[in-house]
Amino acid sequence: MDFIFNEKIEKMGRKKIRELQLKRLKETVHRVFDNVPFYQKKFKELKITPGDIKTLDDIRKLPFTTKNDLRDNAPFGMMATPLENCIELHASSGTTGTPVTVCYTPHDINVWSEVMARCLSMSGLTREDVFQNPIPYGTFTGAFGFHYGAQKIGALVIPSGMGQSERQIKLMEYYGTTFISGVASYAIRLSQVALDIGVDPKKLKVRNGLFGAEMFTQGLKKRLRDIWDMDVHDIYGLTEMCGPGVSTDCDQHDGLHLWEDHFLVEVVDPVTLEPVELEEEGEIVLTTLTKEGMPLLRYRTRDITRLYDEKTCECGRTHVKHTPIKGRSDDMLIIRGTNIYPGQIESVLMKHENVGGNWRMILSTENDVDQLTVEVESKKILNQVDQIELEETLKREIKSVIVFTPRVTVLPPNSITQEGLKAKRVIDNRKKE
Ligand code: DLL
Repeated sequence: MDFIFNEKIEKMGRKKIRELQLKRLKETVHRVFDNVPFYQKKFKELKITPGDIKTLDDIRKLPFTTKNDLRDNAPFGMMATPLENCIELHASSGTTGTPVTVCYTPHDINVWSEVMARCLSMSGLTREDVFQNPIPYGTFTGAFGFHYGAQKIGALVIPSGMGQSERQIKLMEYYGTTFISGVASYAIRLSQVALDIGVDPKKLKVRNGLFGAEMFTQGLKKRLRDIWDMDVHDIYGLTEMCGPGVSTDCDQHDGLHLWEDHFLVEVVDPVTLEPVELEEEGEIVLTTLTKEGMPLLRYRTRDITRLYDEKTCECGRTHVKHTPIKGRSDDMLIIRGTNIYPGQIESVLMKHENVGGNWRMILSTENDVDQLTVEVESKKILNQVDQIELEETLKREIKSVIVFTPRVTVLPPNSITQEGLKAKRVIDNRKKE
């Protein structure tokens, strides 16, 4: 069962939300115009001033901000306040280039704790819970966001950090952990480790989990629900906004509520950058409405989703919902001319009982033709007949989604090693033109 952390805000009428957003948008526009040379230059190029923002629709007059803009001005060029006013720094992992750095004022930390408390309450966390946080404590935003939110609710936080998986399971047993968080692929890994050391995850006291940070298909959610016998919620966020805490799904499990008092959301066509029709799929673009340290206008997340219409959810919350993130526009692969998101492959794999949690796609070029090999771990060691049968079934089912037949290799449990925090699902060894 979920709980509403901040009833007044979470159930605020739509008209009131829009009024609050407009007031905060105007303040944010002034703040960046007065303090951030990058935006001063953009406003000059577009021949606009903060006074031009009179309605929420006027947001379309404002410039977009991209990850490259942040990198070009790294580490502190996008700050709207002197560093001496900041008390904490986080950065994206930077695996694909210069890390994006974000500094938080005390007010930013308070807002982050508040939105995280709302997300965690929505996922069922209460002050009676023992909350284990198996996420690396470091410059990655994950651990601290969950930590602050859970403490704001008053839960008992075990800051277990990521890694030492056997120890994580022992901590769960010893302290009677009831709620876990983090990255979905790691929760799958933890369940595998538990089984390896003879602990059935279902027999632990864990009853709720809140995960995000990477692609999170319905199939993987079901898998986690079944292995741990817990309710599973999805949390979305990114370093540039605050970290985790932008949105979460309520107990309806039908879309994620996005905290519109702190983030203004648009969905645009990633190519034309024009707004899509309501309920159409596109790239989610976010503007911070209350950030002091590093406010951002129209940040292009590259994440693909669609918004629901504005009718109130059964849970009573009025903040707009979006569908789970389908993937990133830059994750979309074109294989033999077909557009493919890794999530489509995962959805097929996770339907199968014998399939384990870890998998990857390997792309190569043979005789100038793209080849796709899907490697997937089985849940337990299979005999040869079962293995071949599973491979053939997966080939057929994947073909029905992506049009051509891939190669499929089923591997024994724990054979795909994972480096880093987030699962790497695609290895593209294709010849580049
Ligand atoms: O991953 C923040 C986070 C931590 C969110 C823990 C949830 C839980 P970054 O490292 O900056 O921040 O990565 C942000 O991760 O643009 C999405 O592409 C992806 N992502 C985050 N949450 C989800 C999710 C954190 N629930 C990038 N589903 C985002 C799908 C997600 N993708």
